[in-house]
Amino acid sequence: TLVQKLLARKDGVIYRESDVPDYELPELFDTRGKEKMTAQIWKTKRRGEILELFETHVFGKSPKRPHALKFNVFEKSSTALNSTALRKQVRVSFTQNDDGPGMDVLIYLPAKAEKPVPLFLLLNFRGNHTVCDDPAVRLTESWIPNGEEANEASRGKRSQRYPVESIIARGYGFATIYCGDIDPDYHDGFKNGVHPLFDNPADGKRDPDSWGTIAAWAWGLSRAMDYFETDSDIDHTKIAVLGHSRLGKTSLWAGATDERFAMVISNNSGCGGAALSRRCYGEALKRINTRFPHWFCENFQQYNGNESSLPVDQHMLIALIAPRPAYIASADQDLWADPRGEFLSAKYASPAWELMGLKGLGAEQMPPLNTPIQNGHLGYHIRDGKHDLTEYDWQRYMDFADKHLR
Ligand code: GTR
Repeated sequence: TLVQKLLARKDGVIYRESDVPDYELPELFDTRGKEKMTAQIWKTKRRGEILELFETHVFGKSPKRPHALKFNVFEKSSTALNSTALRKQVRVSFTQNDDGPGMDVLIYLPAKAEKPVPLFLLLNFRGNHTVCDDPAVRLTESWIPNGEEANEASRGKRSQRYPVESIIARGYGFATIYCGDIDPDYHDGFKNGVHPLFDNPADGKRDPDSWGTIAAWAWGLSRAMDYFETDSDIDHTKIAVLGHSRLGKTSLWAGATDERFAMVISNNSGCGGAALSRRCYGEALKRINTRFPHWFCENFQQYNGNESSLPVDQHMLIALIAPRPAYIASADQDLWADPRGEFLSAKYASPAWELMGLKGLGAEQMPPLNTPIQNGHLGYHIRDGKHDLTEYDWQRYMDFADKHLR
């Protein structure tokens, strides 16, 4: 509304293209002027350099897979969702202790499809039981924001975002984890969630490049992948990792750090996700790092209002997914997430695919509303409507998966 726009202007939020500062992006193919970038140099050198820059300055460094990791398929049914799906619920324990820290993975697989099946993996915001109204889904025991409780009444509360039936009907599996099982989404100095299992600084002070909450969530997605590798009903070579908003920032980081993910999808991920930081459009770094000081590593704070000195920008994050297919999506009313900045990021990431002889985005201009670009290895759409994950978005992701995961 007009009032919101005026208030935003007062707070210095940029919502007009003419207010975007001039900027120069760091070079994707920087070889210090020495050689010409080749697919080989990218693979053996440049990709690793960029990954390290993101670890050091943006998301922080995550631990490896813990030796003690344990999987327990604690519930199973072959007659879920009116017998259209197999359901499995898996407790992934991060330590030897079954009752200790861990996460529940809720999985639906199309009953009729030939196994192993490809699947979409995503984190959810409020608990696995909110994804659909299936009474067999275990209620989360983790903390939920806004004083919400996990109870019978909250089953399926957020099913709008998760069209599980349509996904099953198109022959894909669906797997989800509550992000709060991995790390609750509030700043407590990294005392709860998965961080204290691995962080034990001698002086009690964390390093400025220690992993934040987004990195922890991405780490959890990799632990789900560890499980998929052991499940013969699931094609672990065809897992698409998807996320909306803060969880879209997370799916990008999961795809960058873990090359086992075959496809990566960012839905309205915005600042610190697909959007270019240097545009300072919408949310921008100072606001995100102030409201959510736990999401990124401490080093990221030094770029608040100082975006031009960042050694990376977000097109480089998307490029880390190449040669695997990636999809970036925006919504036209979601100005906070900078739709144009998300498109430009995809456009400037595209040379990474081209370097490997693949078609990237293949578009110079933003497409019209609801007109997906999907004929290369990098997909993009901007749909009409608000910040959300909708049936329209899902159908486009499945169209894209049909081309690359079948
Ligand atoms: C907002 C935040 C965004 C985005 C969003 C969400 O409050 O400013 O960066 O992550 O939350 O996750 O829905």
